[in-house]
Amino acid sequence: MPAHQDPLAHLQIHGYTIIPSFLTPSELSTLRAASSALINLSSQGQWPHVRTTGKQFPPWDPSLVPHSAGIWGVQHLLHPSLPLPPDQPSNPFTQLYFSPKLLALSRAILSLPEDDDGDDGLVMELFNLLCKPTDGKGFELSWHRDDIPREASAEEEKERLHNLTEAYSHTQWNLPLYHDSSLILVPGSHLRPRTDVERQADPYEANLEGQVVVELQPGDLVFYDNNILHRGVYSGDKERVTLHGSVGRADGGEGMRKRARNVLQHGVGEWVEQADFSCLETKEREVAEGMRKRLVEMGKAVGKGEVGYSLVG
Ligand SMILES: O=C(O)CCC(=O)C(=O)O
Repeated sequence: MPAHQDPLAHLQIHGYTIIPSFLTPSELSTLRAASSALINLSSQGQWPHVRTTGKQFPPWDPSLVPHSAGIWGVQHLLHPSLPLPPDQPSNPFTQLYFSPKLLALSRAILSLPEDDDGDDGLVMELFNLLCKPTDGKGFELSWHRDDIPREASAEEEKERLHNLTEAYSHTQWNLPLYHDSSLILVPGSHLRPRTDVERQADPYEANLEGQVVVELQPGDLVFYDNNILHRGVYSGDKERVTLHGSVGRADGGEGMRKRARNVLQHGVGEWVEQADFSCLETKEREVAEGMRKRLVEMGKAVGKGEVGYSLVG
């Protein structure tokens, strides 16, 4: 069965699942225009929430841009002060993130039924953008799992990895606006500790046994388990604008504290209560408000100042 007909089953087995042609041509063109303006401003140092070249994990130092570093990502696409083109009256990133078609897929992956009153347990999480390094140089991320450090023992890995008997507490996606082959992963590695070969491999190993380059056309969508063994390889001269988001489930249970760290380490807590959802239709706005409310509650449950970082470097 093609992946897009049963995205959850495909994700569970392989650790990723591709939904082809998710965006319409018109959505693609609107998002390209807004992203291009945002990347231009950010690479000139006019938007401080950026991922700077040469550093893989947060925190990033925006004062390095543009003189000592380029950017390979823009953070916080739902931020209330996000700079948008003047001819763009509503935030197309907000409209995409909370779009019924994206949330319906997320609910399917999180095993959440759709609730008529819109209060269905989804949690707002991260929404960022990954781009061609603006210093014009190639840049590579090392092999990693997003929320399990490389020093973890096999036992620790087993404890933290996805358990097929439980529903996912969150899911992550990439949505490229141009052809994308930057994401490389090892299918199935979300279910098992690293092999000896994987443990001993160079962190930047170019050809890890079993690796797959995730090849995506503009407007395709890929959901992946963020603890799958993966890396990113960015060329300095190939266009890349890939939207990168995640969404969670409120009853994440025991994993909630760890998940809160993964989400809040990016600084979302500082502006989430001011995010503006007025560009959404009534029903979508209610869903968005519910998702925001649950993120705020998650932050309160963890407590300010205790978030820390999942990975360093
Ligand atoms: O570039 C990508 O698609 C992967 C990004 C990634 O691995 C990360 O942000 O941790």
